[in-house]
Amino acid sequence: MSNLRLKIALQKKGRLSDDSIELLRRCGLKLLSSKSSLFYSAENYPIDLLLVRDDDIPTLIQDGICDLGIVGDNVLKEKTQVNLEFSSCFQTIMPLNFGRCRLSIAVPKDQEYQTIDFLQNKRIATSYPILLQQFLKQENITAQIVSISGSVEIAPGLNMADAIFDLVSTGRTLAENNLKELYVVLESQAVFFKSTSEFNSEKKKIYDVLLKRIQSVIKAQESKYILFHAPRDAISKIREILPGCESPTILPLEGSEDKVAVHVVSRESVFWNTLEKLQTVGASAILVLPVEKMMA
Ligand code: PRT
Ligand code: ZN
Repeated sequence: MSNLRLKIALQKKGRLSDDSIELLRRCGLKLLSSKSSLFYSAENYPIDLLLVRDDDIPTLIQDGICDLGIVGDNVLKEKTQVNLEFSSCFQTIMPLNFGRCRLSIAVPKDQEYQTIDFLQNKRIATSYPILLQQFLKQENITAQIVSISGSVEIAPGLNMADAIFDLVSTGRTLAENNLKELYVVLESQAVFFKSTSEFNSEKKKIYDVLLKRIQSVIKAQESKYILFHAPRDAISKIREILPGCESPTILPLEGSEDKVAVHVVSRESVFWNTLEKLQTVGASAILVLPVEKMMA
């Protein structure tokens, strides 16, 4: 790999793989579509990708083999809590809006509990022993941590543990294993991160452009372009209904004195109840369109 190309470590096969690749494609990188290879080169920009297991990504950044990485915040936090040396190695650049989940304490469904003190002197199975240890310390709980690398949710059923500390997304896996979520310890999502050491000037230039593009892609994902017709005198009410919007563009409507066409970019999700509120102040012919690219 050339030293003049920025190297990014991504998960090869798993929940973050497709979204990570898709994000870089949306940033304009021309990447080969096959995922069989460990190494990708962008054809049109000096960026190389290394596809590996997510757990290896922080070490690749720490060792200077890659410059940037995408992992779940849960993985990064577990690594950085190991010791201070690790935590000073990494800098989180930004959350990426995918891979959302939470690290939670869960217990058997039929278990009665009043407070988190239920965990005193219990056995808790997890693949995140460091984060669990930190949480227990903070809550003044003494418990036995049963460290296992996968299928944590089956531990209570096998009488290996009284509770688990694991990732939850829809909650289906917990329900299938007769468990219920007791306490959310950490909300997580995929994050873009780098080593704290400085890039050389070539890499810095490549990084600055990439960073701007990623920010634009994320901003665009969150934004919607909204078009509708409305009574001219309802504009101020409409602005109150659409928070997170820039100044609307107001255009005359052919053959109508009191109605106008309104075009506006919303930086927030647009829900059905927002559209219903618009209708109540007289808006009609409402269109909500996705925004593909956005640059301030
Ligand atoms: O092979 P490699 O080591 O790279 O992959 P992996 O098996 O370690 O990770 P992977 O692909 O399962 O997850 C990668 C990242 O995705 C995690 O570190 C999280 O940041 C994020 N993520 C988002 C999740 C989930 N959602 C998730 N639901 N990671 C795991 N799960 C598992 C969870 O452990 C449990 O077994 O899914 C099950 C729960 O899901 P629900 O939907 O039933 O609640
Ligand atoms: Zn992993």
